[in-house]
Amino acid sequence: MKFAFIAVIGRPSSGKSTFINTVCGEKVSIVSNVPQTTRNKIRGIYNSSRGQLVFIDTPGFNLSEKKFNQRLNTTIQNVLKEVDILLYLVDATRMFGQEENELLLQFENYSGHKIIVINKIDIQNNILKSHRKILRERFKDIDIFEISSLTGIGIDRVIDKLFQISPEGERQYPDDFYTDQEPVFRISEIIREKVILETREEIPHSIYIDILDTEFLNATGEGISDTMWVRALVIVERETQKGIVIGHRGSKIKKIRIAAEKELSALFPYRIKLDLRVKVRKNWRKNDHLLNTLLR
Ligand SMILES: Nc1nc2c(ncn2[C@@H]2O[C@H](COP(=O)(O)OP(=O)(O)OP(=O)(O)O)[C@@H](O)[C@H]2O)c(=O)[nH]1
Ligand SMILES: [Mg+2]
Repeated sequence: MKFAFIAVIGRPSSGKSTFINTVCGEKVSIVSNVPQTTRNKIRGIYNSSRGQLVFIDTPGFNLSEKKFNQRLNTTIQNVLKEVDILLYLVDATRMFGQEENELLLQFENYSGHKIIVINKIDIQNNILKSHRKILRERFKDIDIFEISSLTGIGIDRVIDKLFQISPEGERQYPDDFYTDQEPVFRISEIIREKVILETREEIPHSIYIDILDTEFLNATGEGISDTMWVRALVIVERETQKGIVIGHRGSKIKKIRIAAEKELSALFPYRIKLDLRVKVRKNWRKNDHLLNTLLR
């Protein structure tokens, strides 16, 4: 039996979370086209008769000096110390820039097992050829795969390789688990994803979700509880952002609530109803204590 922890690293929006969701066959980690959607190390579990592969999703590596962004990079550094294999995901549609060069250096210096996976090959372009050439010349001894996390093309070969290089070991999670996240965290992430998808510009980076409480109730208030009620705050940084998230006569927050309830009710074995409020907490991204809890 094989068992390995595998860190998935890459630039923001290279498709790390999409890759893990496709591999694990379920929504493990939220996805959007806004860079830095992922803020935590999120585990997705792949089970097979060959063993268990535990993928660790990481925030996209960035070069910003801001406290919040630096904390995301620290998360990546910590993950590298905990894993058996490093999987570096490269976006086939974006030219290498300063960020990618910095990541390439970190990848080069990593001394454990490692592979490179070029993602988004379903999108036709010439950048893929250039990436292929540069990476093959620079990393002669390292396996380079080409995949689409959206269509699933090429993923089987990546899994085969990962099992090949994984150490022998027993499963660390039950074989029907695809993630080990706490329900409350998953609920907050799905709500955050819906806010990101419904808003633009600075809003996605300025929010976090604070789950106040959860309670099981029957829709009629009697009998067997079949619905989980969740009271949550969507925290923003400024009054103007509050207005944007609420929308005209509450239309935006209603859309967010309905989309989140729909997805959550499909993910969990019970219905989920949300009571969402929007609240301003100025400068929350500079609050160390809060970041310690949010970016664990
Ligand atoms: N066409 C195409 N799009 C993809 C593929 N993989 C991911 N995407 C898209 O790329 C965008 C970013 O995907 P994510 O999975 O959120 O990327 P990420 O690397 O986790 O991003 P961060 O968490 O922000 O670092 C989303 O719009 C995805 O739908 C792919 O193989 N093909
Ligand atoms: Mg992500």
